[in-house]
Amino acid sequence: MVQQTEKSQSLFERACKVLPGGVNSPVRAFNAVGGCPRFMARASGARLWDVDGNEYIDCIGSWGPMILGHGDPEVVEAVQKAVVDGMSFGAATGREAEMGELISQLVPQVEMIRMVNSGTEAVMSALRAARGFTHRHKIVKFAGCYHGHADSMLVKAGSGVLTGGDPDSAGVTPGAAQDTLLARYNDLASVETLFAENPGQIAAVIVEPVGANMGVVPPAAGFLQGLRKLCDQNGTLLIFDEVITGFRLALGGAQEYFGVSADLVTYGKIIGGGMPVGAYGGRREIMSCVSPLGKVYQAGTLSGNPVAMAAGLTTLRKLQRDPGIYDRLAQKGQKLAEGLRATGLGTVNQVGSLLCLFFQQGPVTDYESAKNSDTAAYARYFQHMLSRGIYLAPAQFEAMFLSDVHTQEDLETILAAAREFANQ
Ligand code: KE4
Repeated sequence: MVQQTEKSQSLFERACKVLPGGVNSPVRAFNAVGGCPRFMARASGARLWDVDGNEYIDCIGSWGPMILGHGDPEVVEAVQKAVVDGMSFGAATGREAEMGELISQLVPQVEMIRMVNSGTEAVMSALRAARGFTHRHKIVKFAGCYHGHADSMLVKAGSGVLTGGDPDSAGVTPGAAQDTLLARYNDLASVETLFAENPGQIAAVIVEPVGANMGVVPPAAGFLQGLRKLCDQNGTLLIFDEVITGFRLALGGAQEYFGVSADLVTYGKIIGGGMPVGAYGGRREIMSCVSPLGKVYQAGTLSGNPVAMAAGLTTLRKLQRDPGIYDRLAQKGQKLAEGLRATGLGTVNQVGSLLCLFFQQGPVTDYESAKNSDTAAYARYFQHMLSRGIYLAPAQFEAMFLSDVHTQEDLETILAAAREFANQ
């Protein structure tokens, strides 16, 4: 099926003159899959339409926020009402207290929370709070996990950094990265070694409770529990980066889903309902270190923005009212995973509504095994699916994100296109 792309092409040429790579976030440039990136015009439900009028089943949902689907009527109405009262005040508003109360209600481990404007900012701030609270410097992260683009996290990072082929970034100085220690996902021994080599120096271990930036890599049985135990034994804080898993796996996120409590947690995506929102929170004694209560400074002009809070609050309240969504999402994820496995195209990992088809036959349990995937084959698959009106992540090392408004028919359409590719 040949799609028209003239308008996307024209916009891309214009954008490339004024935006690095023509985009405001690298993965959107389609560098990993080739061809012209599609410039989107509008979305509704589980659908996207690009500027040339091509329609797609959306399999990324803005990389996670759109769990209710695009243009949820209640969210749109809440935003429309909020914007009339004021776009931003730079002063405290009641919605921010409501958001903190709601998240604490849904996630009991979050006794206190601070709103910021992105997942990156949430992670940056959580790391600073952990260092301020423990008076320690070092942080353990896992190869292949992506925690946003703060300097200290761009070490063997996942997502677009991994897609770009160099899992580190230029411009990150040795000084910025020297306190970042690298462990192997699902390998507790690699963490034990770092604790033994750095006694009393590790402020925090930060982990994606489900790796979703090296493709989807579930935690092995006992992995998260093991991290909790090692952190307790060493006076180190455990940080769950739930920018993707928060409010996606369960109302209580990965902490509820896996039954493991973190000391701090970071959020983004879903808590903004599509608007720019991040947050970090956790134990009151830790968060009490954050300015103006404590000496860990962090600030933000648009933090707790009233319009963004309206979108996020409405989204979370809708999830709270209908917790059955999580079973529905898991059923869809399982159906899609089983169908994709049946094509024989590769290894499929799935947790709830997060899944990834790796173009390789081996088990994918960490960064090293994920890297064995045939990214050229993924690119051909991506282009085939795009031509069939299915918008996947334009890179192998990302996740598919399902929403509550993807229908069984949508899933069948995706599977039919994947089978067609497999049988070529
Ligand atoms: P943002 O700064 O992009 O809001 O959040 C950074 C971040 C932090 N932690 C995790 C676990 C994340 O997945 C992310 C961002 N996710 C990517 C998708 N893999 C965002 C997409 C993009 O960079 O364009």
